Amino acid sequence: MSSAITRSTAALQRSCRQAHLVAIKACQSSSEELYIGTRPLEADVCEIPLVAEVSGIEKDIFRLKINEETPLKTRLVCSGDTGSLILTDRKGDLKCRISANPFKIDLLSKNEAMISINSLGKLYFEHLQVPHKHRATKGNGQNTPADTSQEDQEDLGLWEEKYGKFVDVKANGPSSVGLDFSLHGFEHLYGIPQHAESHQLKNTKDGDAYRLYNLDVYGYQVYDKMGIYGSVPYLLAHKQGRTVGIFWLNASETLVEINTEPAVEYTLTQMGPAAAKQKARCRTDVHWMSESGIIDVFLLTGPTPADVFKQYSYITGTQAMPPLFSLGYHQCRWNYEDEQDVKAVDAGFDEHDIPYDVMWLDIEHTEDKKYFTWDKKRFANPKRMQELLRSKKRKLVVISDPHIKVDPEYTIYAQAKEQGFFVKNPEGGDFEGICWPGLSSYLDFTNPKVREWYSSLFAFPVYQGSTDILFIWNDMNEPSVFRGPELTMQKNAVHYGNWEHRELHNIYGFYQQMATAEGLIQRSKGKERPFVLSRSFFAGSQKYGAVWTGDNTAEWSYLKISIPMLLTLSVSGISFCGADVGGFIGNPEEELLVRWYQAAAYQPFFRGHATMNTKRREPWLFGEEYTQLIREAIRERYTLLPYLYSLFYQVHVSSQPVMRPLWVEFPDDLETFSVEDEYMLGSALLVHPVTEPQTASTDVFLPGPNEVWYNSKTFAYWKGGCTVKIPVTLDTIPVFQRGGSVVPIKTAVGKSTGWMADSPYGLRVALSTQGSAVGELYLDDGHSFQYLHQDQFLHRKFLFCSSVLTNRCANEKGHYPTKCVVEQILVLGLRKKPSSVTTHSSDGKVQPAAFTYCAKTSTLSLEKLSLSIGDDWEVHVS
Ligand code: NBV
Repeated sequence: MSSAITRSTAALQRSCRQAHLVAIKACQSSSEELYIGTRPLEADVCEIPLVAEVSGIEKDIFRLKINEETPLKTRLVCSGDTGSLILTDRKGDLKCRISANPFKIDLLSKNEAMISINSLGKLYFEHLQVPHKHRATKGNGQNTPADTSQEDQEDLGLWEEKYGKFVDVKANGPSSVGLDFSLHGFEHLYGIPQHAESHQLKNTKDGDAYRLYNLDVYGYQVYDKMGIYGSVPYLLAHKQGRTVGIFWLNASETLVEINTEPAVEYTLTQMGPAAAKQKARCRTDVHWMSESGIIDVFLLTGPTPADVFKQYSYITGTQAMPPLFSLGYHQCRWNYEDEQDVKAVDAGFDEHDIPYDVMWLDIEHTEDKKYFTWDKKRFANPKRMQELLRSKKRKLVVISDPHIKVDPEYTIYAQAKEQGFFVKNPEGGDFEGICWPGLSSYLDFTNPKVREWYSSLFAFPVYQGSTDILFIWNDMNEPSVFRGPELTMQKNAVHYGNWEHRELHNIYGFYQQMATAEGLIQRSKGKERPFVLSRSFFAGSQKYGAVWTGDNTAEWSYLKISIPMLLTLSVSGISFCGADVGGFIGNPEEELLVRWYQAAAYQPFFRGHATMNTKRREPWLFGEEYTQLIREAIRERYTLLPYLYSLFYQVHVSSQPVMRPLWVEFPDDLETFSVEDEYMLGSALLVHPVTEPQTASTDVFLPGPNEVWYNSKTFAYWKGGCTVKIPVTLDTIPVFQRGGSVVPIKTAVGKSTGWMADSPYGLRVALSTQGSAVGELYLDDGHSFQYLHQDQFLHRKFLFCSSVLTNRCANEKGHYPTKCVVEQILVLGLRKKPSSVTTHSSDGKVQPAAFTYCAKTSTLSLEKLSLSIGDDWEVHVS
């Protein structure tokens, strides 16, 4: 596998270098002035003119597009609006300086360069060519056979690449593009998922480039830059005072090289007094190379991490608001065998008093891996099974892969075949490859008609045996093709619009998830929110559901790396992400399984999953001691759901990730920039999962010298800006609440989220050093689009200030009837025992409230309250 990747990477790098020369030649021969957007950038009679178009779009985003002036055919471009050329932004802070010869763009803030483009001269752009056989007369005009000279031999090599038995013939020759970006003063970079790598991007100078190529890699290696299931060609660079982003909109195989030049300080003796001031800033050079497409890049100028998140989602969309059930715990296995098995596992959760929301069925639930069907013996009555789950307000998720069994008797195959809905081979026939069902064809989700038709398959009358509690899982959509090159589709397969697969490989899975989500929305006549989990993804996949980190292994190193992997997805726009709890491959020992549940309880998507030949591992199979620990972890998750759901609302409307690396919350604190063993859940909770066996204590970094942090179990507190040693036993999940925050929780846990809809709330108020705290709660019906279309939601804001806690409306537009009450309030960090506590309702009613105060932990606790969550009220502590 790895030699294949090296080969392919080398080929891309080689073709890029050649193209680079062409571009430079063109640049040097240009005597034209640069007319951005209207005239060729490099016009030379012998060369292929390129057009560069720079536009400023709203929200301090700059876009640069480079294409051939008159390409042979359209090259894959994602359409979008371009405005007129903006050289200076309205505020006069940002400037874009463009020079023609040599071509270079500098993006400046307050006259200081932030990003330079092509300052290393690595711009290259291989122009499309007519097929090789017609190229014999090229060059000197004589009829030279194509394969005589060494140059032509090499040329041919770029037109045809061999991979095992596969020959990749490129329809219009090599077509790579590339460009360099220098980030001035930046040495901390993040993003470009998906890799099993550290959160902070590494220097690639002496090693492999980061590869973005969606591949099915069973049991991928940790700390590796090879491409796995999904790709988001977007990176963020951060330093004190500024965060920027580069979004390279290209769905073909892409490589990213990163090289940081450290800061150099010139001393007086070396450089003289004038130069002493010129301390050279560090610089990171990023070199993007893609196999095809055009250059289409967005520069997001920040300045804060929050601004960059908004700018990125302005281009690619925000995280879809998930249905509440999908934030509960999911129980999966390849496979739950039959209806009886499902029934037993479902009952097991109730018997052991463990909440869970979703039962999952893998490929064996179908008849011969024909998706949208049921194995009649194992699942004779799928509706009955769903009714059982419904009675506990639980859901079912079933798998639906993009490959379709070649079988004329299979309606879906027959319909797709008849309508020409499959990806084609270069000869014009349907592409056929091997996957789970044996010989299969692959739906061409890049075709809007195919997506429309696929969506219609989820309609209840069409999808026999499905009900409105059934949701979908898209797997194998890189796409995975057994015995294909690198286990995927040949690059010269042909899609709708005559696009070669190479052009759009990384966006194939994105389109399946899009069509699936659409289908689920349509089956409810536009009323219900979908839930779709996809293994493959691209920039923007956040609009359609959740993703996970694929086939990980039941080893400690995979638990550990799940944190940076999820952080990277989160800062890249995809908040709804998770890793298989326990590890998909192999059998976790009890301790690892417990630690994994504890970590994932505080991560966005929470699903236990295991492969076929592993031992069963439902939470109650390891003895009561472990059942209790897993139960506790899952129950903590359910307690926290109001907070988590509110965070999802936040990412949905204002693009701030649910799971955040510390640098996002503490952007000026250098010490946070490389932290990846702990993270923030929203802005209030710091989580430091235990990821090592036999841990007796763990070092937790508590950032921010002006912060105070409370241990969420013991209520012990620390001033921030230090590392504390926390003693741990197997039941400890090191979680800390940030002073100044209010976290809404549920005080009682039920069978499932649906079961808990009316259960009471609690507020955990953690006071800042100034004795104040703020927080919010978002609430709606948890499943429909009424929050959007009818403003049926509640958005409340809690503020503790001058010893008064208030509950106020945060958005007057919203209205949602609820009988829910706040029954418990816990105030952490109250230094003095109050003499009285009173509640004040909006109609002026004042009532004393019973309270307990613990001087040792400085906590005030109010129980048995009955304060309506949706009404304005105050609690006075005096
Ligand atoms: O559908 C079977 C599995 C699935 O359980 C897993 O989660 C996916 O990542 N699937 C991969 C295909 C087989 C993997 C060996």
